[in-house]
Amino acid sequence: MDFNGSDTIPGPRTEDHLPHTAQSAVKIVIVGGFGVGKTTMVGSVSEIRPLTTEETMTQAGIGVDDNYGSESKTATTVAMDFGRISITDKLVLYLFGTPGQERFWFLWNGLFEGALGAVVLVDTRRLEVSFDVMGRLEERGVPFVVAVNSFPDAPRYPIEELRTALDLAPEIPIMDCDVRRRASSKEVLMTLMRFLHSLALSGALT
Ligand SMILES: Nc1nc2c(ncn2[C@@H]2O[C@H](COP(=O)(O)OP(=O)(O)OP(=O)(O)O)[C@@H](O)[C@H]2O)c(=O)[nH]1
Ligand SMILES: [Mg+2]
Repeated sequence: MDFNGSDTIPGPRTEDHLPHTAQSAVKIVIVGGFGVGKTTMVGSVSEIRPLTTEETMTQAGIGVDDNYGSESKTATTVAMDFGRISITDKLVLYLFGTPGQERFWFLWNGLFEGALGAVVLVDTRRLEVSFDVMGRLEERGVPFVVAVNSFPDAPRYPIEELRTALDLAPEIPIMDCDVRRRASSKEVLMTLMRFLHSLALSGALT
């Protein structure tokens, strides 16, 4: 997919092989409602060419597929996105993006298996979807951070107002991001890793 203003790496990636210094690999899931930018995030940050399972959205989806706020969107994830990023010389993250349409949510359970943490992507035009998404992570005991993907026509709220609206516990990190930008997506992942580290130190991770 081609995104205007994206700093997604075009063509073959240079880092197809795991760095020889890599010592730990961690599975992270990227979740959120339809069209919030999950595939875009995996694509912008992955150092290998991401695997995507996108299908073209057709007339057949009208009335079935949710298309709110993403009228220009032409493809949707039907199984998962997969990418990889080395956060440090030693630590590698394997990224799994979930499908956003509710009719594919049955696949989430398998994707959550073995995940150490999650990024919940939020679109402020459709906050209500986020409750279902966060509820599913809480049920599975998967810790998460919340990243607000700022679409130009989406209402802007102070981050602490969003925390209240989403009923987020004070310790759960929440931040703005632009998933099209590699640095911004990477910062979200770094925040998640710092959060997981603090949970591990406090004994909250089992
Ligand atoms: N303006 C703007 N557009 C974005 C941003 N992030 C994603 N988009 C666009 O929004 C659309 C949706 O992005 P996707 O990455 O396909 O969303 P998704 O969450 O994977 O969608 P599903 O798999 O269908 O649930 C794409 O057309 C992107 O170009 C953003 O930060 N700003
Ligand atoms: Mg997708």
